[in-house]
Amino acid sequence: MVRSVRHGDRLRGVGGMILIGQYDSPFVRRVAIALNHHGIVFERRVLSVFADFDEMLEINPLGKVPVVELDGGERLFDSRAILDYVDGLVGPQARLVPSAEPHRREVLRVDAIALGLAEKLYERGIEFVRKARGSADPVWTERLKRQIQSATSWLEAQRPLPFFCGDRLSLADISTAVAFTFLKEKQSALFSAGAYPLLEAHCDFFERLHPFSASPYSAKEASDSGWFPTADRGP
Ligand SMILES: N[C@@H](CCC(=O)N[C@@H](CS)C(=O)NCC(=O)O)C(=O)O
Repeated sequence: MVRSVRHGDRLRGVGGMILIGQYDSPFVRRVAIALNHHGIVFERRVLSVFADFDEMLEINPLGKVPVVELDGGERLFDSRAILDYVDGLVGPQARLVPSAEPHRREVLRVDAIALGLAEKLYERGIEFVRKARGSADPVWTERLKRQIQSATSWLEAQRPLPFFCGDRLSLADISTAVAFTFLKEKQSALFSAGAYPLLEAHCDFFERLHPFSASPYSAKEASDSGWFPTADRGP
């Protein structure tokens, strides 16, 4: 049984974990940042869902990341399931999704929009980079653009100063900061400096903190798996 005893910067009693995925993925990064925040030591296997698709299908029946492999080989799929497990390892005060209402639903409300924003950004990238060149669907990409702008404006309107909920870090902050970095790095055509000042400040603040900077966005891992920087300009 896993003990949830915090000791210094390390969570004791948690065996070695392996996080599978790249740091150009906001879903992989949010897991890494949560593990760093809790002081849970992990190894990472840098596998691409594109370049290493065959291997990924052996690891996860969907071929997706993130995957976390626990000591002994058991695997967890999907950042939501992984983060739920990780929150269960730590004491109630340290949870990134608090157990008590109304804080729980406040964090989950923001997290749902931030995670959904990351998913829409990812989908838009697929249109331009992973489909045959010139075959992006203009109606669909316009819809994605509106969803991205609407979700980003909604997050800005929540006024994170710097935290979204209460006075401490929660999953809402992690998911929003990584999604905003993903927007700037991979969909820069949809980003203009100064348009979302509170989100920019929020992102800058958190990306400098150790749990984030220890697992930074990786442009190299993106390009190694076929991403190209002008991809988001569209047709
Ligand atoms: N809801 C999932 C989303 C994960 C996801 O979409 N990951 C992307 C990489 S950034 C992926 O695995 N894509 C491959 C695919 O969908 O086939 C989560 O939170 O883990």
